[in-house]
Amino acid sequence: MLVYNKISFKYFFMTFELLKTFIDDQGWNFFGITDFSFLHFNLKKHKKIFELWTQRGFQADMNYLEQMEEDRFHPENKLPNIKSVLVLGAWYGGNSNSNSLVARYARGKDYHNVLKKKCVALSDWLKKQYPEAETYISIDSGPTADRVFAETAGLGFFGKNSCLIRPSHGSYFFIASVMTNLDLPLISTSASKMPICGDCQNCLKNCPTGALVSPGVVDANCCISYLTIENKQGIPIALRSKIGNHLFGCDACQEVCPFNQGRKDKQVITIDSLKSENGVGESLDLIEIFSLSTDEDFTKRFAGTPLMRAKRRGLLRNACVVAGNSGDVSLIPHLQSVIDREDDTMIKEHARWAIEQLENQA
Ligand code: B12
Ligand code: SF4
Ligand code: SF4
Repeated sequence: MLVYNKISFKYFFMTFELLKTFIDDQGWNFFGITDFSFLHFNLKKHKKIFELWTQRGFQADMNYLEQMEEDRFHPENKLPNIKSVLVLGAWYGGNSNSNSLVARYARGKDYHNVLKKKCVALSDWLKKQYPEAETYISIDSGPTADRVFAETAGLGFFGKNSCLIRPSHGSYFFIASVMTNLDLPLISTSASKMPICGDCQNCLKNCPTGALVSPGVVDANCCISYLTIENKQGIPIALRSKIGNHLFGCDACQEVCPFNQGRKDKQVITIDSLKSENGVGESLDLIEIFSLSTDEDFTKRFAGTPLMRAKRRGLLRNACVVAGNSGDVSLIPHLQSVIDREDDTMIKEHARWAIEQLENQA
């Protein structure tokens, strides 16, 4: 249920209904607005959580997180007159096959580009309504703690899998923020109405690598999402068999979440570019990946999709691990041609490992 915590009459009467219409027409599934003082308070608490997380080394090699720490927890560094933040949610889940090689978030076009364009249009619209408006936009790679912003704006609650969960929709949604110096009317979902995980432990029990070290805490060093997307090194041998068929990203801790089941009425992708059919889709052919012998081939195949993040080197590495876990001996000659063709010792080593696995299983 929506509640209005505070109303700035000027902006409420002139803007709110128009703003909501504009946002709905853009295809966002839901949004909330928080004021800066409330956000500032929440960010202070989460900065401590973040510091404990990095002290334990759970950020792995994502050094950029610490480099951006001051800005992530102090949005006033980016927009000194910040008064409110519009936090927007875009659902990407789909109801199809869950046992796919590509994580759900990555099946459509690259959400950074898609959602950024929408935020820019929204920001331009605000400036047209109010010439004094200033804005700052952030989506994922920007210097913001997105889940904290979204929780503060009432978009959902933190699950034990660390994802932000919206009870009516589940957790398969992206978060984008538009900060502004405007004193927008505050809307959020009443915190007291938010359910929580309760006794459920499905995600903790079903993480293939044990990366959920305690409720809400992910150790990226062994998280498949990190290992197959952000990680630039080899994948530790002890973790390779646990990666199974996760070629790019991982949804295991979300697939088992009761909040992601059975809300087909709400779970609708309303932004076309995020649909599977407009991106790489659910699955990819390993043989095709092995055949991408140059960075140009790779870019031609994956430009405009989230898979670009892993680069050719990372995707080839992942494909070797998935092949090694597949039991499909017909992949051996393709792995051999990777070894013969590539100079990179990391890729060669992964391909050799895969062949060894397949030969042992044969
Ligand atoms: C770094 C990062 C990763 C890393 C680390 C993940 C992680 N859990 O931190 C890796 C590469 C592993 C990753 C994976 C994924 N990511 Co990511 N990632 C980020 C990024 C850039 C920063 C996250 C961060 O600040 N982590 C720091 C830790 C400390 O925070 P946290 O794990 O989120 O934990 C929060 C809660 O659990 C809670 N908490 C934790 N411990 C405790 C303890 C107490 C006492 C309390 C009260 C609370 C609490 O507070 C924490 C926030 O302060 C954000 C974008 C952004 N700019 O914020 C996207 C983001 C979190 N990722 C996103 C997505 C979609 C994913 C994947 C689903 C992709 C995939 N399918 O492979 C997986 C999900 C894995 C998972 N279970 O988290 C979305 C999440 C949307 C949502 N609904 O939650 C985001 C918000 C991007 C976006 N803008 O849409 N990601
Ligand atoms: S994304 Fe996969 S590996 Fe990472 S915490 Fe969730 S289930 Fe575990
Ligand atoms: S699987 Fe269960 S414990 Fe994990 S986030 Fe979902 S409801 Fe919470």
